[in-house]
Amino acid sequence: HYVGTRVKRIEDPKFITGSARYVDDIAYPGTLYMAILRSTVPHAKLLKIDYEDALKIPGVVGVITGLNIEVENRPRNFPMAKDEILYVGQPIAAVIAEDRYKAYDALDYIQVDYEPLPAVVDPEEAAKDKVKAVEDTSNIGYRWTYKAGNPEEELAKSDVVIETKLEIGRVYPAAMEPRGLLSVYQEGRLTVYASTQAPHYMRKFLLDAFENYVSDIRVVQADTGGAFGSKMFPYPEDYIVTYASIIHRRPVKWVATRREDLLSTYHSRAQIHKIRAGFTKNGEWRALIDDLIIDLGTATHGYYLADITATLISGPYKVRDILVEVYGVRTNKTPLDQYRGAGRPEAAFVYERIMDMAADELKMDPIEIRRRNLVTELPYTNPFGHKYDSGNYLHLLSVAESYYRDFERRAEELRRQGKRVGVGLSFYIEQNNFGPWESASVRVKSNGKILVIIGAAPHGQGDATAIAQIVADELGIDIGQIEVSWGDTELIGEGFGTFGSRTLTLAGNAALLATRKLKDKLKRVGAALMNVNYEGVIYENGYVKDAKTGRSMSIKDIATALTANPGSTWLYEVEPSLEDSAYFGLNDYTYPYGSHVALVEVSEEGLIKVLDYVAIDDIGLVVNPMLAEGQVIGGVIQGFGEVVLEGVKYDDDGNPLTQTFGEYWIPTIMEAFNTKWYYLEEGKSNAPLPAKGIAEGPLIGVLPALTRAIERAVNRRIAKIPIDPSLLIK
Ligand code: MCN
Ligand code: MO
Repeated sequence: HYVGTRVKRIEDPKFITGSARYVDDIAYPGTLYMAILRSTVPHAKLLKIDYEDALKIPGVVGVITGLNIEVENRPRNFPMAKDEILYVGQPIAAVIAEDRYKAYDALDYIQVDYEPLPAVVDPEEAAKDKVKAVEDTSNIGYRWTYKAGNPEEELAKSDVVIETKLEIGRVYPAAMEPRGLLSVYQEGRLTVYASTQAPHYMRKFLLDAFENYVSDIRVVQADTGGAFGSKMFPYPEDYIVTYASIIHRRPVKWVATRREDLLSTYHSRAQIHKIRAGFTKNGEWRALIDDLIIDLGTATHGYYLADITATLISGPYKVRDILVEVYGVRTNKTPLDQYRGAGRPEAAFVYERIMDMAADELKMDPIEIRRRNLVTELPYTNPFGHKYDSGNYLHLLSVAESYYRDFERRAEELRRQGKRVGVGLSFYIEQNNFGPWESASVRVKSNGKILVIIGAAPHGQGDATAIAQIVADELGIDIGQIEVSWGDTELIGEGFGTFGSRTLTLAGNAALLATRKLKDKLKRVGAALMNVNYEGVIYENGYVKDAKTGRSMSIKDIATALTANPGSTWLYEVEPSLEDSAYFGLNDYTYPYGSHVALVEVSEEGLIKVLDYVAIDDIGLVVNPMLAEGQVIGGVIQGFGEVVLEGVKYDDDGNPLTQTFGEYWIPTIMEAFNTKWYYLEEGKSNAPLPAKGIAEGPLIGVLPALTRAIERAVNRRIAKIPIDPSLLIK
């Protein structure tokens, strides 16, 4: 049995040996390179672009300006500024040249005339709608009211009201590999190689724009060096490269420099919550009123993140009287979109900060106040209609409690030695199963090897290994017989991609169901080849066996017999196929949940050291604990970045101050620490393979747990991440 065991990643050898192929490694003869001229001002009227001199540079084959395509929820002037510049980094012109050096050099020869306009940077200022981020457009790009029960009444009746402003900073999803594409034009057809997490979706949105120019678009996901949610929704460069390749009828490549990536990859989080939370004196959370401002930058497409946050704002707790007023505001900044956790980390930061603040106010134990409020009966429908499906929250909390008490004892001891240490605990719920369904196909090749193809598009998570485990168990064969492939729109009918911690659950179940169908085909073809009755055969551990005659054929025997002789004739009544596929969707979200416990020391100079860290999750069936644990360890360190180091900064005029890793700090090996991961398997999903997702959970649990631990260590209230360093110094 492989499911449930720590099988090593089958994906790794090519990465370890350096033979992986990223977009920039793919070479086609005659490839042109694209460089983008980006705006250096946050807001302006664009008057004139003069690129005559750029065209005179030897090797430059063309300049594109003013390309505009209607795409839902994107900024005005998408993918290129045409009459108005909206943020620093927005594409204004693209140079296409014989090599990338000529393309970048030519950018200096383009003259842009513009008339500066006032910019709006602060989201609370933007909400007043005085200075417009986009000319003649309201700054309120999105507005929604979520209301359940009688929050005003319940708040008025509360014994204690916590009133505060909580802020989750703007971050850049720093994948190791920047974004990039190579678009290859061949006689009316395009093949686009991309650093992406959703090739089928990319094919769809590019075809929507270019179906009058090309007969079809095939998207191939190159080896992709991470995405964290940021390589999914349409980007300006996706359209500009593709367009350049169509008009020049040549392959065109663009790969972002790190600075370009920092400016142009959609930022995330950027939420402000002005909350009032009402509690009874014995710690029962009764009401919440929340004004949620999400800083959308110039586009509106990130608004759905605020919807996710708002509808999960009660977290795992029973509070039912809630009002969330959502304001999605436009500012002159890079557009906002998803980043690992997508709306759920923001919610957890808010409900767990509320829990800790209430515990302090009421002088209650942080575990006790959570125990009093946790949902105990599952399934449970939350105030905004989300149905938490399965699990045992109180049990998981009691497991977390033992680590919490232990950490507290150790903290006491260290405090006696004069150290500034703190312990933090979070409890959170996750929501996954975004994207309706996923696909998988399974085939036996002529040598008896099994090829599994999935519609999802992993890019570091290791799903291929887990899916091989599932298929190996179902077929009862050695895992070495199984290969998993993905990331090409022509490998499999349709698919969505890898996001929302969905791949194992959806593609894994699709692969399981496809394998079951394949087993039936093996029986049919095997019985025919053995000249016995289909009804009389069984499939067992890689063999089709006939009970009556005692004859049997292995998968390899069947595949060989089926494919060996091109001169023969198929004389049987069964379909000669050893290939099948399945599409799988769950009809509702699933809700994993977990708890994080942190023990942290803060030096007198304000340096933070995580002394110990435990994460406990219930995601139903865990297919490969090593892969899941890897996600948790990495996610927790990524979250450390968000709490302590990372923040996209702009000056008051809208100039980005974080344009390199010199200013935008991500965690390095120096900050890394080890997270211990434990899991329960009580909250099964109702899928054939009863698993839920893990990959984003760590980002949800870590923000409030670390924040609390640091808050306790420095003994100062923390309401904002990344934490203001001045609060850390003694
Ligand atoms: N797993 C398991 N048992 C389960 C659930 C998951 O063994 N019950 C394993 C899976 O086999 C897989 C891993 O855990 O190896 C994560 O699976 P899953 O939770 O299904 O998440 P996805 O594969 O769909 O990954 C997407 C998720 C997202 S949304 C972001 S953002 C993120 C994350 O993955 N981006 C990442 N982790 C990342 N890790 C890397 N290296 N790079 C990114 O860009
Ligand atoms: Mo994601």
